[in-house]
Amino acid sequence: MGFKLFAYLTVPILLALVSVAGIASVALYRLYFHPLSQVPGPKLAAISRLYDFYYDCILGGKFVFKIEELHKIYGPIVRIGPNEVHINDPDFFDEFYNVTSRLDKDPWYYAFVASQDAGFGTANVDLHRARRKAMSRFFANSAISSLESSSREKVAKLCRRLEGMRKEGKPVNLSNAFRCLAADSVTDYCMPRGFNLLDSIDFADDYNRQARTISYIAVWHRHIPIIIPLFMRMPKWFVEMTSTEGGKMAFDFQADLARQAAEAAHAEKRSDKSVLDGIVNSDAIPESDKTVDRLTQEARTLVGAGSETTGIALETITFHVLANPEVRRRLKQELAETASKATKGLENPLADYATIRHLPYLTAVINEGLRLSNSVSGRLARVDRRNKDTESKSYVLPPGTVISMAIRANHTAETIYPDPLAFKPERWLVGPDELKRLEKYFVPFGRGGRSCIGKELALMNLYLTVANVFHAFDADLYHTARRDLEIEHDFFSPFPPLESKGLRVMLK
Ligand code: HEM
Ligand SMILES: *[C@@H]1O[C@H](CO)[C@@H](O)[C@H](O)[C@H]1NC(C)=O
Ligand SMILES: *[C@@H]1O[C@H](CO)[C@@H](O)[C@H](O)[C@H]1NC(C)=O
Ligand SMILES: CC(=O)N[C@H]1CO[C@H](CO)[C@@H](O)[C@@H]1O
Repeated sequence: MGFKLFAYLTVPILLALVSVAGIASVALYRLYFHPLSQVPGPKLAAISRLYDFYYDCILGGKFVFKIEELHKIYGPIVRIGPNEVHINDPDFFDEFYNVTSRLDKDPWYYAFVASQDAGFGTANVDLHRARRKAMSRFFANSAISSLESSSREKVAKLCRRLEGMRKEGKPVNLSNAFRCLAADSVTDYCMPRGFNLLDSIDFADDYNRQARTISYIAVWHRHIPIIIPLFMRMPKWFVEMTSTEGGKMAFDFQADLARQAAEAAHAEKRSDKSVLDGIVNSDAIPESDKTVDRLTQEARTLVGAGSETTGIALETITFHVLANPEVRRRLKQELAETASKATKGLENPLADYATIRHLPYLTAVINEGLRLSNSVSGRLARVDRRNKDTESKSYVLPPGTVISMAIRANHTAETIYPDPLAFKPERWLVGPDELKRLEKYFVPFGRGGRSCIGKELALMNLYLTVANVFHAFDADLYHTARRDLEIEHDFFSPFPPLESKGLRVMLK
């Protein structure tokens, strides 16, 4: 009897012993025999992704700050995961994220978007190249210029709405308003039908709020990659019963994206108006890359990549201009002078992108806003699987090592931008050599083959919006402090403290 009990127990005990031994040997290998074992960093991070999990999932988007701390302790290169190093060196950024380097995105890190077949989420460098090519003609300068009138209309619509709210004398949530403008612009262009959020009475408050929830869920999904598919497959009645208004809207919008992707894929008469149509018409990719599922992923990531980012840049710029009377005065003066000059017979010269993009002070304000807003706060995780070793700061990193950098750190480097956290457009008003030096480290849109495809569209929207809103309106901040807009959590996009009420102003 005693012997039998023992026999029953041996199996679980043996299993437990084997797993402990297994875990211990993996840990020992990672600590002492792994090619990265010489790279400094916390032991726990070298052993397990649980380190990352604790900061990003349990504490909520806090790993970026921990990484900054680790750099202070360990120097410019830190091992932040079993197979990942993080580098803090601006000159290396330029060298690493260049157009000729053939880097994959790290599929583990980028799993958060749950769109591994979209241009944004594709890991493999060659696959990515083809998929990006399938939509690149839509984002070239010439294509973006033909979108100008559509952007202009949206900015005019925003100004009309703001004018109404000015008359009512109520505070306006510009964080929401700007996100609506950005989302309308991207969806109108990329999909058969745009969202038209600018028409919504409260600037789509619920919809804009859910971005935070979805982004936090996405971080969890990186570690536990069944979370998003589970969410997407929830029956509609269940969502109706359990979710907030914002959650329902998120669910409906996701369903709408899928419907529109299906429309584009199965359209009887081929149109070439939206980016999705263009992808279907492209011969850069095989038919197998034109499925409804892939088009849905493409739509989802385009909306995701284009809305929060542009919204954050616009709110940051607006906040700092309003918080700095001298900046506001100079900007308004330049805009007023431009508006009063007859340009190409235009009624409103500020509606002409070619005119305003060269305005020196406006440009300085926008650059400074992009420098401080860092709409992409996550690390840009890359893997070089082909080449020989990557050399950095006396460490030799073997192929297959995940190498990451953060844009934010570079934009706040004291040596490049003195008094780095201050909003000073004047720092951009310098001679060509100094400007070139500043621009080398200025990477709001990333650099290299994976840099932002929407850069030109984003810039056009930023210029048209900032110029026209500040020319037409004056405003006071309404219970808004810098902290309400600044990063407190990194869910790839930066999010402010939970209690933040966004950028609110009283229009005058
Ligand atoms: C101020 C606004 C914007 C900023 C600061 C910004 C910034 C960035 C950055 C830093 C990346 C690289 C991300 C990475 O390496 O993981 C990126 C990629 C991307 N962005 Fe933007 N973006 C902006 C607006 C837009 C807009 C308006 C669109 C689309 C219409 C867009 C579409 C994309 C796409 C598709 C990618 C992935 C490119 C690829 O991997 O080939 N972005 N963006
Ligand atoms: C671009 O990247 C490749 C591979 O990472 C590197 O060998 C090359 O030196 C870089 N080029 C420049 C101009 O920095
Ligand atoms: C304003 O909009 C932002 C962004 O959507 C949101 O976080 C904030 O709660 C809103 N503020 C108010 C007072 O509704
Ligand atoms: C992440 C990163 O590259 N940070 C750097 C930006 O530039 C300054 C100035 O050279 C460096 O000190 C930072 O380490």
